[in-house]
Amino acid sequence: MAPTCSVNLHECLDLVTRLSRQAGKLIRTRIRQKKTIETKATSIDFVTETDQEVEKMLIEGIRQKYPTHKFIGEESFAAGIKEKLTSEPTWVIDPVDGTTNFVHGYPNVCISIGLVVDCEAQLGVIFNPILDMFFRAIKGEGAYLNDEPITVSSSKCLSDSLVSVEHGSIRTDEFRSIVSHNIGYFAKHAHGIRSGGSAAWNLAMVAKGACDLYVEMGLHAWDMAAGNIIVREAGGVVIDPAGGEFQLMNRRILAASSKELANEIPSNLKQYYPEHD
Ligand code: LIP
Repeated sequence: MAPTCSVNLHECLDLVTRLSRQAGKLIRTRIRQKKTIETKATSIDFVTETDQEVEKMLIEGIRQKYPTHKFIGEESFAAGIKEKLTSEPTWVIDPVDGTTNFVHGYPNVCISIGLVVDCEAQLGVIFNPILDMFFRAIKGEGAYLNDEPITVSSSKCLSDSLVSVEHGSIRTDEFRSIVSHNIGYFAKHAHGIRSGGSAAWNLAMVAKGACDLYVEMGLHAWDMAAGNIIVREAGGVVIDPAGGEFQLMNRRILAASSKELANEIPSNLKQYYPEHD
C-alpha cells in the first residue's frame, strides 16, 4: 500500500486556495499601476514590491496554520533565506510567476504554490488572477481548472505538437546559443511554438491539453513545483530534458502529453546544466 502523506492535503488546499484568491486581488489591482522594479541575478530578472508582498502574505498565512513547515520562496531566496529541500513538508512558492509579464501588463501572470513532503510533490496550485483561471491538483486525485477536471492532449509525436519554450533570464552567449538551437529545432519540426513568459502558465497549458510539450533549462524550483504535479495528475509526463528523472532542484524540466512525445525529444536537444540553487 502507498504510504499516506503526514499532512492533511485537503486542509492545505483549502488554505492555499483562500490565500491565493486573496493575493490574486492585489495582483489584479497592481498590474494596472506603475511598478517599482528592481533586478536580481541578471539585468532582466525582475522583482517588484508586489512579488515581495504577495510572498509575505502567502508565507505568513501558511505559517500561522503550519508553524513547523518549511518554505522555499522566490523572493525569500533572493533576500538570502536559502532553505534546502529536506523530507520536511516544504512549500515551494513563486508569488508572481511571469514578473516580466506583470511589469508590462501582459496577462500571463500566476501565483504558483507546490507542497513537497518527503521530497515528493503532493499538492499544486497555479492561479492566474488576471484571467481568473485556478488550476489545482492533489496527488492521486486528478487535476482541475476552476473545478472542472482537465487532461493532457493525446499528442504522441513532435510533428503533431504545439510546444512552449522560454528565452529565460540568463544572458551568457553559451546559454543563448543553446536556447536558440533548441527553439530552432522545435520551430522546424513542431506545429508551432509559443512563449507564455511564465513557467507555471506553460505547465498549466500542458496539463489543460492546450499545449503538448514544454521544455526549459535554467528556471527554478518555485517556477515548476506546482506545475510538475498538476501535469502528472492531468495524465502527463514530467522528466529531465536529458531523459532522466525530473529533479525539482535541478532547474530543468520537460513536460509532455505522453511518454512517446517525451522520449522523442532529449537526444535532439543541446543541454544546459545551470548551477544548483
Ligand atoms: C520566470 C519563469 C520563466 C523563465 C524566467 C523566469 P519569474 O519566472 O517563469 O519561464 O523563463 O527565466 O524564471 O522570474 O517571472 O518568477
